[in-house]
Amino acid sequence: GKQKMVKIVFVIGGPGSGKGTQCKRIAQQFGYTHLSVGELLRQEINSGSETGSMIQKIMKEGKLVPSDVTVRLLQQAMRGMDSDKFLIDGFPRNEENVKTFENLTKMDPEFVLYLDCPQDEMERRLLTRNEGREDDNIETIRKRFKVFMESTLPAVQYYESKGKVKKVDAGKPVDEVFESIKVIFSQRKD
Ligand code: UP5
Ligand code: MG
Repeated sequence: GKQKMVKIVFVIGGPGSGKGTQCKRIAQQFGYTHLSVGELLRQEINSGSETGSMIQKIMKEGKLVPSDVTVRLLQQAMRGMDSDKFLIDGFPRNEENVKTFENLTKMDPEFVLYLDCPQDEMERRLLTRNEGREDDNIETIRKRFKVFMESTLPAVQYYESKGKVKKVDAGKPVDEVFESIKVIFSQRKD
């Protein structure tokens, strides 16, 4: 059959850098389908499955869910959407995620949008978010920051070495961050 040409953009940034906030806007303005891997994992927890309870424990510790689990959920979600442009929010989180995604999907991102934000600003945002997330307490937040620096930044560096990273200053107000992002997405042609 005909191979559907699917485009993907990864959106990476620390906890509270504004991935969800900005992805919503990008999706609206540029016609992407927004998939938050954190949301997919929270849906799996809410489904009450055994995998869900395994995920819940890991998330509460601020650790990373095994790659085969995340990539499977992500693949399922992509297959279920009739779209050819995906914004993948909050993935990949480490180099193992990258390898697993490459092996299982045989796809490569168009580019990686990196939301670069100072940690004290991210901490302030998360502590005032009030969405009832089980991982939004200072103890888990600090663990999430540590995982981001130790595991996720190396994955960003991997894409940097391939010339695929577009970095924006995400410490500014929401509208200003989106202005910088718009420049990047406006330069892309379909
Ligand atoms: N806000 C946003 N932008 C702002 C701005 N410019 N100025 C002022 N305020 C701003 O924003 C956070 C808060 O800040 C909101 O209140 C917002 O209004 C405000 P948000 O857009 O929600 O930030 P985001 O980067 O999406 O923060 P989030 O907490 O979702 O990031 P995480 O990366 O921590 O969470 P995620 O859901 O992606 O992952 C959760 C957990 O799932 C991980 O810790 C891990 O355990 C697990 N996980 C995996 O194991 N593997 C994966 O691949 C993905 C997740
Ligand atoms: Mg988010």
